[in-house]
Amino acid sequence: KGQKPRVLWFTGLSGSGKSTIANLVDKRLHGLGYHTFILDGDNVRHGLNKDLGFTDEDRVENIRRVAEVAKLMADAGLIVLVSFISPFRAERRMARELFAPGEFVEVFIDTPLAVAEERDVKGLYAKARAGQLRNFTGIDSPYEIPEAAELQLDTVSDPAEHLAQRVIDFLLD
Ligand code: GGZ
Repeated sequence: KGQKPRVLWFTGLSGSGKSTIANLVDKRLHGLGYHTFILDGDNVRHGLNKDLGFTDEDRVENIRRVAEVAKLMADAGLIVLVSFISPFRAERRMARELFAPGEFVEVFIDTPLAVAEERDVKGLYAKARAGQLRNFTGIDSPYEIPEAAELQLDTVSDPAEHLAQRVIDFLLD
């Protein structure tokens, strides 16, 4: 079956819902017979990038390596779902420039800080507010909002299942 390589680049705050939506998209694509791979903090920051933390410099390097790995996987013909905060515009642009036009799909998981912080699934925002966690995105480290993402998904007004379907529809269109 002819499968075009694609990179779905999910960007958004910690707790925005990136992984939830990426996992739903991945399951559905798999169900449709596509070969996919998810790159996220769980399988990259504990291995390839375990030397990196959360300073600006380390995030830049984190995203650079992730983009290069996504490129290798796309060259192997996979649909790659990349799920990192990727807070800086310059690195997202750098990632995009590795790919042919149309191959790179930026998906902005647009969850306001107040909502992500209110959910605080892992208690990290509370720690950051208490000063126990430094350089936390949205608190004392910046998140630069995407200005031209192919998809902007509002997790406040739409359930994850619906947003995942929008990604699939965009991809199959
Ligand atoms: C942001 C942090 C931090 C700091 C630990 N800032 O919600 P999570 O837990 O599972 O996702 C966050 C993850 C972010 O790593 P990324 O590799 O996606 O970040 S970046 O793209 O900016 O390099 C969070 C956890 O790591 N975490 N410390 N200080 N998130």
